[in-house]
Amino acid sequence: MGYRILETDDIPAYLRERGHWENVDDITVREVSDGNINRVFLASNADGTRGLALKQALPWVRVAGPSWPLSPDRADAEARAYEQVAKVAPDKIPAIHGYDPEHHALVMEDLSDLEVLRTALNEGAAYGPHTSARIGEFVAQLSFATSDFGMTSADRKALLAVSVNPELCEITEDVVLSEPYIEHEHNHWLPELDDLAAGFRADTRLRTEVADLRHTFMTAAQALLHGDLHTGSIMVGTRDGAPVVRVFDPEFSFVGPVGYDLGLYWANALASEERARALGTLSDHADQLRLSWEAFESEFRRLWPTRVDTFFDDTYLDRFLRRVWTESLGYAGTELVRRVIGFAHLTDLTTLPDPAPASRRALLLGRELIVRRAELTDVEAVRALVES
Ligand code: SR1
Ligand code: MG
Repeated sequence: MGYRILETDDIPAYLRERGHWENVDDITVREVSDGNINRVFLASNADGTRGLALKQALPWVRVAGPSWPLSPDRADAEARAYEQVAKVAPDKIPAIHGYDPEHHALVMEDLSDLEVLRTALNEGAAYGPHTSARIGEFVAQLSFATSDFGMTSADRKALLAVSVNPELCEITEDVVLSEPYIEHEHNHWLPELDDLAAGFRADTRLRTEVADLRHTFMTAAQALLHGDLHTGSIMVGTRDGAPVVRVFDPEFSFVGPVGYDLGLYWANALASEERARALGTLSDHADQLRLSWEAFESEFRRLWPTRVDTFFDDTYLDRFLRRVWTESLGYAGTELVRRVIGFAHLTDLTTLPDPAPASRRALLLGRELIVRRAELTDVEAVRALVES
């Protein structure tokens, strides 16, 4: 029959046909689409004992509509990424019940007992001691396993071949890694930031550093990434009294620089910190870069003795991790900049009573992280910059 866009009323029959739901007399479906690109539905039964989530890729960017076409094949990348993560970090993603490549639809665990991390933070929650540690481990586990340290050279080449994700990579190359530094219709900003937006477009030093990060993004095939690891791609909560952290939405996944995943998380953590600073509600926000980096580094070092190619020695590990650190800072800077003067702004900042001062701080911090990343050699140096 071919691809068709699923509407809320189609979901019960669809789930039954695909073998996910038997009794369609006992099902309620609601659309909960929230991200920029796709549609998401939740199905549940009357007594609340069953629940499923269905995510479908549309042939365009959801928030833009048909004027921004985008192949629904991106859902294939998401399904492939979940398959890889399930091998090494199954406790950090939703359970996947099935992928339908014809309709580009993924059926998975309903996580609605958890909360999107960004939403929780915006409502005043603290991160707690587990969230950033789990994210650091997640990046280490996925990146080690899918790097030339964790896979044979032949397996890696096969992974590279099946993991290309050209349309979604191009979105990042555009909206994150070039458009904010040129005139582009996607860009917008608060009028109070006119001077900085114009200054960034004229800033040749900044532009060259962003070009360097952009080229690394395009060429450094270090490991499979999530590709869009912001606080809206993470759910948090508790189950049976234990903290739960789940990463979702890996449709931007591709084999790229490990620092892109860490950098995106750091930028969003720093934006949440700016929000809390503006509201006078700072709690543990300032610890998150350190906690995620320490968890990443310690998990990566824990896995290192299992590497398949011992020509990579311990000294090389130190060099590799240093490179990841520096690039993560640079990508954090680019994410901060685009979220303030480019496409897809952050509610962390836009919903502040007066978003301008915090947005200005975030923008200036982003620039410093990009241009001074090589001299920011440890967490303390970054903290000093953030607090300056
Ligand atoms: C057109 S997509 C805009 C942004 O939404 C996604 O979540 C990614 O961050 C992308 O850059
Ligand atoms: Mg997303």
